[in-house]
Amino acid sequence: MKFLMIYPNTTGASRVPLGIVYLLTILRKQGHSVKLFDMTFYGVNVNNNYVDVRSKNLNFKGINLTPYGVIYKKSSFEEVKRDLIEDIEQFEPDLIGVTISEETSPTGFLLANVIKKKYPKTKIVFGGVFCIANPEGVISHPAVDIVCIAEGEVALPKLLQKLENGENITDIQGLWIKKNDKTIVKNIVAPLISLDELPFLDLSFIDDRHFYATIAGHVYRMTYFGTQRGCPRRCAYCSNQIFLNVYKKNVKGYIGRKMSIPRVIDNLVHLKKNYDMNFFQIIDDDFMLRSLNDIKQFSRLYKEKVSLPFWIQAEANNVTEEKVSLLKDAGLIAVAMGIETGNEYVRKKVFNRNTTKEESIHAFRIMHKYGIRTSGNVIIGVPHEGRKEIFDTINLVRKCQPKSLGVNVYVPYFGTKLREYCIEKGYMSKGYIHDGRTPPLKLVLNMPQISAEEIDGFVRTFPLYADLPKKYWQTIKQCEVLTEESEKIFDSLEKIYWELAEAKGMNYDVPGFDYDAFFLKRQKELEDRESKKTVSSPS
Ligand code: B12
Ligand code: SF4
Repeated sequence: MKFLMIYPNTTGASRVPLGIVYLLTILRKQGHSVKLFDMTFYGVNVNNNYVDVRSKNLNFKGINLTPYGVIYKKSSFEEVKRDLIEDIEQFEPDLIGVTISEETSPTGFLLANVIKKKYPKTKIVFGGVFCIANPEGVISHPAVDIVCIAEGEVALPKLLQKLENGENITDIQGLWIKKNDKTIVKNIVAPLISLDELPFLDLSFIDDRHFYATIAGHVYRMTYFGTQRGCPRRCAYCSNQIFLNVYKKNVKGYIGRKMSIPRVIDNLVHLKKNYDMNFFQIIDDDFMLRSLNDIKQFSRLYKEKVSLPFWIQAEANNVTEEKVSLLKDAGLIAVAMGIETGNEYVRKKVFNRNTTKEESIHAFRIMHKYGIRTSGNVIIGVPHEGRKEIFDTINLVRKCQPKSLGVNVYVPYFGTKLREYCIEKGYMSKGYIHDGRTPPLKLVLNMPQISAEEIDGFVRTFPLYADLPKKYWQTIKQCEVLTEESEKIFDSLEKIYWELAEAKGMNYDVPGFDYDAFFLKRQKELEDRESKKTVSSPS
């Protein structure tokens, strides 16, 4: 069978979309012909690209990736549609898949409409986190025939196999199917697979611009890799609860699984060897959920067999000095940790988070002691949070001292408890869907205690409040409101901000890594590719 997967990524966020790569890898291994239509580098949303917006708001210092070949085309949506239709004409898929998060769902539906109009008989299957959060909403869309309500590694191959054999598809676990009479068959989720059964990733589907990114002030060639699925916590704003709920509700099971450490290492060796990676980002929600024994084994084998710098995400309340020292020894250079809020009421009652302020401060201290480069994330623009509560968060960040800071404005994602609360309180409409084509970092909620303009002001100034000495606070306050005068003040504060950042060590060099050689090698690759294109192009 021929299967086309569409990735309607409008956010400009690069990196490897692991979920669909697993699906494509499995289908290819089973003998199907597969193709990926990836919107990422069309740059249709180039003015609202969240990477640029964050860099402008001092969340990190943007490095120009153009010399590494990372160029966005700045295309119109019409061009995307034209190319998609061209691909369909040439490839003639038997089935089309679309992967969606909430932010990419409006574009996913638009493309599905385009396809259905031209090829009404071609079946379209949707999957991804928004389908797990809102299966009713997705299946009710006229262009959608099938929805994958959970992980897809069992359900999608089964669907293709049954279509190939001309068999009934309405009983496939993990799928909701719209029948010809428009009634919907709602199957329960498919059994969970062990992560050790997953094949090695086939990254040949992936545009290699996804591999170049900046970590701690340097560019590397990297990929994400997940060693665990699921997080046992239920933070009220996070989509993790929908993953927990779907398995609890459907099969009374728990989604949390870990890949065995030897298998993790084999995977990473495969990626290093076959795709020439020189960095890894381990995308587990909390790598520190691993036991001390796991981390001992990982660190020993990683150092011996992989031996590349790497990055992890961690939750502060699982961070221990022993784990950090082992990981440092293995090559850990950077970590991202959620700080989220410094206000106790918001932490417990609004966010349902267990990690305390003290645990956050302690975890950052340990990371810094071992020379690990930290980034911290906070969320502002939430119920029960006014200026005072935002300053509680600023004060906690001042104590944690992350080397870089991600300031996020709360987005009420479908299927989360906090969204339900916001609807109940009348802060937002029931049907709201967060469209990734709208400008990022804008307040969605309409709340009595803080306005959208005030949140804009904090998005602009939060890193300044968090990093500069308190004597600057009065001056920073003037920058909360955007005027010609305040822009000038902002520019001068920005200079001080980056000087201080430089002084406290924003950038981490990996000892022994030859950055110049890496850059030249990439240049050569790009030149070779260009000359091949020129040679093979018709005269
Ligand atoms: C890595 C990651 C990214 C990467 C890659 C994204 C991607 N599409 O894979 C990047 C950096 C690009 C990214 C960007 C963003 N992300 Co992100 N990201 C993650 C993270 C940490 C892991 C994703 C992952 O690899 N999961 C493991 C794989 C196996 O699962 P999966 O992707 O869901 O895929 C499985 C199923 O969904 C299904 N499936 C998926 N697609 C399809 C398609 C078909 C046809 C079928 C049948 C099945 C199917 O099968 C897959 C295999 O089992 C998750 C958190 C998490 N734990 O999931 C957040 C998460 C997905 N991201 C989130 C957000 C908010 C964003 C951004 C909006 C951030 C921003 N402000 O810009 C952007 C959106 C960009 C986008 N393209 O959607 C939210 C999504 C919220 C929501 N309800 O939509 C999550 C859930 C974080 C959270 N805890 O709230 N992200
Ligand atoms: S710890 Fe992180 S991944 Fe887990 S529920 Fe909370 S925010 Fe989500």
